[in-house]
Amino acid sequence: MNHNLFATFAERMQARDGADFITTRDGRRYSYADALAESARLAGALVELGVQQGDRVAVQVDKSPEAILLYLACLRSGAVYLPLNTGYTGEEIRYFLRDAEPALFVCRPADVAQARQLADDAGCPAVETLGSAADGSLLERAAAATPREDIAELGERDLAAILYTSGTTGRSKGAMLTHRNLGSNAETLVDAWHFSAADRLIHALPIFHTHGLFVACNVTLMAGASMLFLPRFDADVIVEELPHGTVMMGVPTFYTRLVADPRLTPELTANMRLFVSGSAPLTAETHQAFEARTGHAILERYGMTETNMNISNPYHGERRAGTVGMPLPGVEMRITDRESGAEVPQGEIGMLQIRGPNVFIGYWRMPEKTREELLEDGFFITGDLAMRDDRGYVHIVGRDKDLVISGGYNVYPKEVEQLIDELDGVQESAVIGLPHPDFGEGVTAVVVCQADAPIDEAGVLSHLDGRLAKYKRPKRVFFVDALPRNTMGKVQKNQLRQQFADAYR
Ligand code: MLC
Ligand code: AMP
Repeated sequence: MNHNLFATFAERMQARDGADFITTRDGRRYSYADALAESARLAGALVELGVQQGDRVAVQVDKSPEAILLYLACLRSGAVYLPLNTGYTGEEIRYFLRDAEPALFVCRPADVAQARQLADDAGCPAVETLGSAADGSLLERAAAATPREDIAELGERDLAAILYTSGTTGRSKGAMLTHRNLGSNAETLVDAWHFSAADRLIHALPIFHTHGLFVACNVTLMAGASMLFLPRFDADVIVEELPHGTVMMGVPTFYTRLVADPRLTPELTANMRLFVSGSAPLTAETHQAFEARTGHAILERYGMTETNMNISNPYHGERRAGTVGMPLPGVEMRITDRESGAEVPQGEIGMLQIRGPNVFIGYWRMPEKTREELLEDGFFITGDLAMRDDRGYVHIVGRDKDLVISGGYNVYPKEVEQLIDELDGVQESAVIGLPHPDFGEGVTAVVVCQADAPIDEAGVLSHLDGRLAKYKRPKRVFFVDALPRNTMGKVQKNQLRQQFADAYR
C-alpha cells in the first residue's frame, strides 16, 4: 500500500474535477483538475532540478495558490516540504538552510540575490523563485517541464514536511511530520467538523504553519471543498466575503478584531456554518461577545506543530467558552504530575501529554531533544498545563514552557534575550508576554543595564532590527535595576508579569 498522502488527495481531486479548489479576489481560479495538472508540472520541474525522494524543499514565499500547488508537488514526489515564515530575516534563514540541507530553496523574486548567497553558504545546490502574482522562475520551469504523473511510493514513516518551531534553548527544532500524521489528522477533522464538498473556506491565515497549511488546506482537499485565498487578515475584506463563505479558521486576534467591528451582525454571518479558533487561547469574553453578535459559537480547538490537532470542542453539543473541548477520535491524552509523572485526578492541573497517529516522529537531527519530549510509550509532552473538568472538557490553563504567543505566532524568550544581552552595556534581560488587546500577548523585554550605560528602548529595538522577524520584536522595553530571582537564582518571570501587567491596557 502506498502511504503517500497525495494518493488520497489525487482520488478526491479527480472526483471533483472542474469544481473550484482555490480562488482569489483578483480572479485567479484553480479547479481541482487544474491543480492536479499544475502540481504534476511542478513535480516535473522538481525532477529536472534534481530533487529526489526524501530531499527537503525549503520555501519562503508570499501566500499564493501556486505555493499550495508546490506543496502538492512535493507530496507527489516524496520530497519534504519545508515552509518558512515570510518574516524571517536572512540570519534566521541561514540557520534553517544549514540545518535542513535542502536540495532546493524557493524564495520570493525580490529576495533572489540574498537567497543565492545564503544557499551557497549552506551548500544548497538550487534556488528558484515564486512570486505571489503567479510569477517567478519555478513556474517558468514547470511550464516547460514534462509533467510527473506518477505518485512516489512511500511507507508509513516517510516525511511529508518539516516545520521549524523555536526551542527553549533559542535553537529552532525541525518537527518531522509524516504523510500518515497529516493524512490521519485531516480525515479526523473532516468528520469532526462536518466538512463537505459544499464548503467554501475563507482562508486568511499564513500558509507556513500548521493552522493555515495543514488544518485549512488538507481538510479542504480531503473534503473536496473550496478555499478563497486572501493574502492576509483584513477585516474590511473579511466583512465583504463572509456572506459568500461557509467556514473560517482563525487565530483569536481575527475574532477580537471582528468583534470590535460594528459591521459584524447575524445577517452578515448568515451563510457561515462554522468559525474555528486555535493556535492561542481564545478568551471566554471574546467567545461570548462573538456569539452575542452573530449567533455563532466559535469552535475552539487545541493543537501544536508537533501533533497537529488534538482536542476540539464538539460540532454538535455545547462549545464551552474558555475550554478546548475533548480529545479528537484516535487521540489519547493524559494529564500528569510534574514531579511523579503519575496521572492527576480529574479537576487537577498537570502536564498535558498527547499520543496518536497525528503525533510527529521527532525533531530533525536532534535525537536527544526528541527523547526528552517524545516518550518511549509514544506520548508527547506538550509543555502546556491542562485540567479536565467534570464534563470532560479540557481547559488549557497555562504553559510549563517559557513561550510567548503573539497573534498566534510563537516567540521563545530565550532567542530574544540572547540578542539583547549581546548589546554593549546590557547586563541581562528577561523577555515576557503581557496581556495585549490585539495580539493576546505582547512580547515585552525587561532589561538591566550596566551603570551609566547609554541604552534606551529605541537602542534595544534598533539592535534587533534585521536580526529577528518583526513579530518577535518586543512591543515595549522596560528598564529595571535588577531582575527578581528565587533562592535558586532563577528569574521570577511571574513577578515581572505582575509588575508590568498594565503595559498595554
Ligand atoms: C504582525 N505583527 C505582529 C504580528 N503580526 N506582531 C506581533 N505578533 C503578531 N502576530 C507586526 C507587524 O510586523 C507590524 O509591525 C505590526 O505588528 C502590526 O501589524 P498588523 O498589520 O496589525 O498585523 P497583521 O498583518 O494584521 O497580522 C496580525 C495577524 C497575523 C494576527 C493577523 O500575525 C496572523 O495572521 N497571525 C496568524 C499566525 C498563525 O497562523 N499561527 C498559527 C501557528 S500554528 P510594524 O513594525 O511593521 O508596524 C499553531 C498550531 C495550532 O500554532 O494549534 O494552530
Ligand atoms: P505551535 O508550536 O506554533 O504549533 O504552537 C502550539 C502551542 O499553541 C500549544 O502548545 C499551545 O500552547 C498553543 N495553543 C494552540 N491552540 C491553543 C488553544 N486553543 N488554546 C490555548 N493554547 C493553544
